[in-house]
Amino acid sequence: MFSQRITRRNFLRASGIGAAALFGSSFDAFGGFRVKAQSQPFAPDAEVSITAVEKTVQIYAGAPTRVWSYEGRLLSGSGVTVQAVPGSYLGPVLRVKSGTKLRIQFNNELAEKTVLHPHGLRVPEDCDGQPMQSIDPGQTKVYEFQVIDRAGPYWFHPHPMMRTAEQVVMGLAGLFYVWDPEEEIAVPGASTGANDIPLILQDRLFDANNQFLYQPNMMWGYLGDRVLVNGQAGPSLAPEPRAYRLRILNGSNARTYKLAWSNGMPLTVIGSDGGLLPAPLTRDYVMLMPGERVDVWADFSKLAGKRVILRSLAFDPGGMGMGMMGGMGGGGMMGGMGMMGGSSLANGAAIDILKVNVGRKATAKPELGPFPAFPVRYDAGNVPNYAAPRPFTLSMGHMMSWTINGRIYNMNDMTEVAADEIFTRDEVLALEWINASPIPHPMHIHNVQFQVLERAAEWTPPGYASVNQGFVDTGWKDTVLVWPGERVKIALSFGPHTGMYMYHCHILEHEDMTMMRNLMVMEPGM
Ligand SMILES: [Cu+2]
Repeated sequence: MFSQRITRRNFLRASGIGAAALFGSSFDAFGGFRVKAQSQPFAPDAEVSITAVEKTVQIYAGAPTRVWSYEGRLLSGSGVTVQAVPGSYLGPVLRVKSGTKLRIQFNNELAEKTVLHPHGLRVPEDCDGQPMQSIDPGQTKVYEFQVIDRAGPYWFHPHPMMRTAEQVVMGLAGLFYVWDPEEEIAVPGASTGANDIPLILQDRLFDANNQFLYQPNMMWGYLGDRVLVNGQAGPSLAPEPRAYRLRILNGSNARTYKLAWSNGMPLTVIGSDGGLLPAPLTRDYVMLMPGERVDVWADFSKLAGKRVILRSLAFDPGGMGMGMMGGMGGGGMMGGMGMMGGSSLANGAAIDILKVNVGRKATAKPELGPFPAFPVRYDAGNVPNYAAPRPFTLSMGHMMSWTINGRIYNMNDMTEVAADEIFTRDEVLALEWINASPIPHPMHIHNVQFQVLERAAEWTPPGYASVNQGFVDTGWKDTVLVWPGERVKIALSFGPHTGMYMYHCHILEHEDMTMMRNLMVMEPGM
């Protein structure tokens, strides 16, 4: 079975159904900016296969649940390990040493189009996994890129046109942990995962037969009534009384979490989307929107034999002036489909996420080391347009159409780019997200990690004080939470990869409802 599949993939590749053949002509619509030169043959350090498959798993007693899953295998080479998340039907953890040249054979064994997007990584345009790069059932897309990003908790998920949200609900998501020697010094075990506990938070609705129900709410997106951790219901951990690195991904479609410990101990935050912070910081709670990651250094050494619970505390999620809980399904009368069998667990409701039953004996005592300095810290002194950032305003139009600068994704011209969506490689630029809509949005930009310069509330929605001490803005980010009324100023510099990429809201229903746009990174002087 395995060897047959490899044979078929090799055949597909030999037939020219590779990354370059499937995609690579999108520039032509812009007057032929640049067609990627196929100069040097790519010599990978390692080759991995990731296959999207359908299978059944036991989540609850009774009927097994039909899921879609990424199955990963290391085919050859070094610099990468492929580790299963214990007990999870979700994708594997690819643990990759920074600098590794990677070939990924992505196989679609589902009955519909899909594509894999490496979230947070800077990769060549043809490896970005955009909707136009989707492949049909039975096809293989080959990704070839060098991992140039710093150590960090990246991940991968589908990105096909208008089908991302439901494919993620079915189970397509995996982790892509990049490590480097500096990170191993700061956080022992980074290279092997010895102290890592990945926690992928996803809320789901089930029908009476234990099958996923996909019933999104027009305003808020898809909200489940149970929160699974790594695909498991009623999850618990039994760690030793010592420190661990909890690597938390909000892999939910739409739900925001306000993470805190039940015993009131603060969270020690060591990393965000793009890796380690300049220094650990403490928070009584951390706000985490879909697509965002946070690394927490959790020291259970004083809790031997005790139980503590990782919770999402109650908060006011915004909305149309409905206050705490936002009404039924987090959407109330604005909920549209949400009224018809949607979630009874509102966005902003209190949830127990993970029970932690601490053991009595520790066999290790890992401690944090010195954190690596950032190569650059953006501020008023090195961001030329610091005082006049390029604005991107988020609004809600008629019938819950979510817009960015008044625009939506142009389905009739999937290569459309507006003037303010064109960037120059290596240029340092400030942008500003302005949330003029009633609910928060996590704004994600492909092909870059950025820094938050400033976060200011221009007008304050009710309940802002219930969330505004939980933002983690000191590190590198690829997805940033923008609360209603906020202006969040960020700085970025695209490079080395040029070409067409995307930016969008990471509430997956908003993305699928076209709160998404192209951006173009140009060579300087063009
Ligand atoms: Cu949104």
